[in-house]
Amino acid sequence: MTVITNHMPTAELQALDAAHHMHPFTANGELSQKGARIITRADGVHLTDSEGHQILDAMAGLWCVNIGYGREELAEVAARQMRELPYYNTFFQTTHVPAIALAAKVAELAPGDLNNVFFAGSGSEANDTNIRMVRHYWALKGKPSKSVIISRKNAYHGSSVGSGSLGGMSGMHAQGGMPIPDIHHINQPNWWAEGGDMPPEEFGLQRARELEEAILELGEDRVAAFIAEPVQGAGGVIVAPDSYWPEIQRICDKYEILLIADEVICGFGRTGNWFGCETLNIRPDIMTIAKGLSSGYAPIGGSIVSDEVASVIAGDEFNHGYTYSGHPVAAAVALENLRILEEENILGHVRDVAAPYLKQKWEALTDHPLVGEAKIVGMMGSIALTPNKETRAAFASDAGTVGYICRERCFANNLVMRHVGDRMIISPPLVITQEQIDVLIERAVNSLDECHAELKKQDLLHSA
Ligand code: PXG
Repeated sequence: MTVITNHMPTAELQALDAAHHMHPFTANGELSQKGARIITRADGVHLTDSEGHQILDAMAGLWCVNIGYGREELAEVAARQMRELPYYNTFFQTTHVPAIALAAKVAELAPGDLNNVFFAGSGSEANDTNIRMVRHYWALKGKPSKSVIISRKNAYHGSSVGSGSLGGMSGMHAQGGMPIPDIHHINQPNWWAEGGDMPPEEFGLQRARELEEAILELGEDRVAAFIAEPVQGAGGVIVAPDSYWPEIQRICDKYEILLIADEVICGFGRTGNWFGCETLNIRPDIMTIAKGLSSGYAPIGGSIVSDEVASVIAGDEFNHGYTYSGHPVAAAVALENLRILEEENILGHVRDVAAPYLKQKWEALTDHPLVGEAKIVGMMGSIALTPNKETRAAFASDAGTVGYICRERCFANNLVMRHVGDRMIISPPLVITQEQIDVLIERAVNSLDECHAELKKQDLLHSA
């Protein structure tokens, strides 16, 4: 058997990767030609690749490594838990200490009467749980026709058949027979791209009222729930105008629609509070969690459920669960992650130091000729690249062409900053320091400059 170590030559590792490893959300044929970048180690906010480059990870992995890389405490807790009880399930009238302790801690942190946790292995699984739970809830309340879940275009809620259907990514729906029935999508509150001549606040209200229109059109007796990310992450860090969420809350309350807040990215400090709902003043009935729950050190997700919904679900056997629901090692790691977030006052660092500093630097990027708007909430930010700031024009090239050029420049400059279409996005570890933010911004500006030069060279600076 070949022993694969970090020390094999990069080209050999890339060849093996190309031969056997199917990457998610990737044109694997194209990647095989190019070769994937091989990440070998990480510490704090930095990744190291197989060529020894130090890369500033301004995406915290995939929006998840909130406490930063390399925390020994989590490794120790995982090893200890593996020795003591590596696995047991929570199905047939059994439970275990890590699941009990984590559920209690999450309930303590969650706002209002969100006191009940159903564990899953990921955000996708948790949203699949939510689909079944809200439909079952209404069935148990004698209203089985309330089965439609309203979501938004360009939302991301996961990649399983259920959660991918909830999401509003047209590229995903085009493959593999999605969406499943009884999912309805309304428009997103993306003022920059879709607001036209309307002032942002008016546009926010209009987009929120699409929820009311959808409920009236479908019939109140058909609608089970509305699901949304407090701030759309994978869709491009889309921050709704201030008018949006209060109106959404009013509509959910008025029509007795359950509100599911997908906190997979926003949860556990990303917006400066434990949950994005607190930052945006939303009162959900269910929250989806994953990612920052364990800072990505172990795969775990879940649904935090209100007392009302949980008490109804408790009235019957809920025929649903995963082998790894509440996995003891993942739960122990998550609990240790929450201890670190709390005891080291990492949310305080975000609120008082990192987020205000980053906001000031990030918003100044609009001085760059390519940058139209800069949006930021806590430690998640986006910039819209445009050939014309006044008209908020899109580029004439296919969406994503320019964003990809910019991303390639960032990667070459040892900065992980992603692109979604022609928006650039960041979501750095919450522990990032002011000095590291300076480096992030410096590399981002250099990359934007290089991108700008490249667009001139390729004659791509035209409006659609
Ligand atoms: N909800 C939200 C809001 C997410 O961002 C999920 C659910 C699904 O979680 P899992 O753990 O099943 O992946 C996510 C995941 C990207 C990207 O390209 C974003 C996610 C996953 C993969 C890629 O930004 N978010």
